[in-house]
Amino acid sequence: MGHFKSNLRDLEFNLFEVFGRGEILGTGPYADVDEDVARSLLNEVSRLASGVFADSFEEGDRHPPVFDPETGSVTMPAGFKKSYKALVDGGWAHLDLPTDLGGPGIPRSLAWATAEMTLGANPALYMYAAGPSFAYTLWKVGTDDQKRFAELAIERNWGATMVLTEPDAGSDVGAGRAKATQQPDGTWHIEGVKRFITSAEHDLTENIFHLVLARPEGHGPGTKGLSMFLVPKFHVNLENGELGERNGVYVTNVEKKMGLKVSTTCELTFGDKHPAIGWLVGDVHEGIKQMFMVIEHARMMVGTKAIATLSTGYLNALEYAKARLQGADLTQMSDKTAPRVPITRHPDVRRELMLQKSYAEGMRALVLYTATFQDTIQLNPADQHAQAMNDLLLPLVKGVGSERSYELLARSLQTLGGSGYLQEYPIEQYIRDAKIDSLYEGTTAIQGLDLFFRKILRNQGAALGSLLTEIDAFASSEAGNGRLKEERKLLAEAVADVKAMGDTMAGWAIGSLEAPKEVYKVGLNTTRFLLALGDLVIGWLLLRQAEVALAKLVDGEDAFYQGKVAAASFFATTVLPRLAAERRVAAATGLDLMELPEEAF
Ligand code: ST9
Ligand code: FAD
Repeated sequence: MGHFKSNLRDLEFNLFEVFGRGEILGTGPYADVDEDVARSLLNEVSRLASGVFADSFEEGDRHPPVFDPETGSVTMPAGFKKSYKALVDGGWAHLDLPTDLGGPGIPRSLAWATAEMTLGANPALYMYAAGPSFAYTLWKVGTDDQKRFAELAIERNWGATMVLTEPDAGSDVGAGRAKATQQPDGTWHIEGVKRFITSAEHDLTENIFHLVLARPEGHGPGTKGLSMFLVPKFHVNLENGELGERNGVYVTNVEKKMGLKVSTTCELTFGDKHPAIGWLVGDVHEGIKQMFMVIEHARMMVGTKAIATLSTGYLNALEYAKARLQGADLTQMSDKTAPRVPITRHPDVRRELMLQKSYAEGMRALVLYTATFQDTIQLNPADQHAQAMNDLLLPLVKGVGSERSYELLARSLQTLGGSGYLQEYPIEQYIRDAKIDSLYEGTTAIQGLDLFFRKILRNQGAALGSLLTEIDAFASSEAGNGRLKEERKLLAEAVADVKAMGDTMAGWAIGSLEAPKEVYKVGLNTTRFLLALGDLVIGWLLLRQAEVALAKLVDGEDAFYQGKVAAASFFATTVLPRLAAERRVAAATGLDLMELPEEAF
């Protein structure tokens, strides 16, 4: 058996029983994909993810890609190539594409549900295979020639990268110094060094195209002065699709890192050996806006990756716990002859397992709930409400998903005792591979700032207000027919706590117009607020699931539905009450920490 354990039943439960995706499938742009087709698609990806996709997971960690500094080339491990081939040959790299570009034309919710399984089985596989999806973004914003390039990239499954980061420009992308100089023929020469670029070199595809942020000469400072350029590794004859000369963009180093070792993290040098020729994307200087079209997908991807890893971590821990006999039942602790029991009988292990289960399943629901707004946008791009909700939820998927998954994966490891620390089990690798999720695509701090300043203040609280109203309405409904009464009461209190935190922070933000330092109080609480709102939404989604499950339980016992009710109840009674303490801590925020001299740290 491979390391990856998919939770297909829960994915289907979310899609079809909770979020009603059956209603949009089989109609309109999804006419060819009805619920049956969707289920068989999910089944097939689950099978591949548990098999050939997962097969090279360990090998990629123990025998990572080999970089040759002489040629700037990278050799990928043989087993990983096999997994990659299975993914690409099966057409799975085209899953995100619309029918007119040769894709199956599926809703985003279904795309993310399948992505979860690939990302849980072998995350780097998904990233290396993202070229066609990148090309789709290029196709949407590109010139006619760039559209043609994108079509070739899709047809040939070329690799792709997003190139923002530089040694002095990480979170602060606007500090980037890479330079672009226009040539008489209309192309651009790119110069500079980018670092930490994922998938910038490998031998999986015949070509790689880079979407690069660089500053044209004379352009202003900050992110708004950056433009986006298409810089292919090999030049392409757009008429016949043949590859031409090598472009002047080379990988000059591949980092050695804590985890996710099979994913190459590269230093990328432009224009050092010979000119690195680029094309201005869409012939417009709107680099950061265009790059955020990619970033939004990548942030969703990173959150989904983290959550997928927690889910398989939890399921591995559960399997181990069921089989591991150790100690006597607590009620017989003084009887030294009492039979040894599986550790699932110990209250502390049960508590830990249920915490893992509730977060893993609650955050899966968060991903798919967010994806339902992406479905709406796909069906009606002008839907402002869906846009605002997706914007609001993305930092939760990415920020909360990565932080909680990393934290809880440590609990999954703990469930295995000392065995969890060994490479014989996958969890130590899961932890190392998942740490990156709270760092790239904007650290957690950046997600907290994005959530509060851009998604809440700038939106004048409209999306947040609508979400909180919906949660409140659920809390005061009859959902669960009396069975969830106590939990709904706790949910109502949690809404009030989160709302009070948000109001307090908004008050400081407004106050900072008069007294600038007040904004520090906001900054001291943005991550707290991100996690608190995350817990609230997770708690609510778990209770929505419990409501559905309770209705099904009327037809008879079913352990899956029982588990749903139990997870929701556990989360409501043991996690949500903590939000009252977070509210209290936030309300008591002062400026002492900001006034403390650095030497005192
Ligand atoms: C990285 C990659 O880390 C890691 C893994 C790669 C794996 C690749 C595989 C991916 C697979 C999936 C790809 C699929 C592709 C397509 C699929 C299609 C189906 N939302 O606030 P301001 C914009 S990469 C939207 O003043 P500052 C907006 O245009 C490195 N837009 O910012 C705005 O203008 P306006 C990742 C946003 O103070 C403008 O930016 N690095 C958003 O100048 C300026 O905004 C990072 O993520 C948003 N949330 O700069 C950097 N925010 O206001 C993290 C901003 O007029 N740092 N814009 O609308 C940040 O995000 C900073 O906050 C900052 C600050 C750079 C934006
Ligand atoms: P810094 O920005 O220096 O941050 C250091 C610390 O300070 C963090 O804790 C951060 O949260 C905090 N901090 C910084 N600014 C603020 C602020 N304003 N408020 C509060 N706290 C703040 N980049 C690409 O362009 N393309 C890629 O494909 C890519 N892949 C990557 C793969 C890996 C394995 C890694 C490690 C990185 C990758 N990156 C990529 C870069 C990644 O996006 C950055 O590392 C990330 O954005 C953080 O930047 P930094 O490392 O410079 O940290």
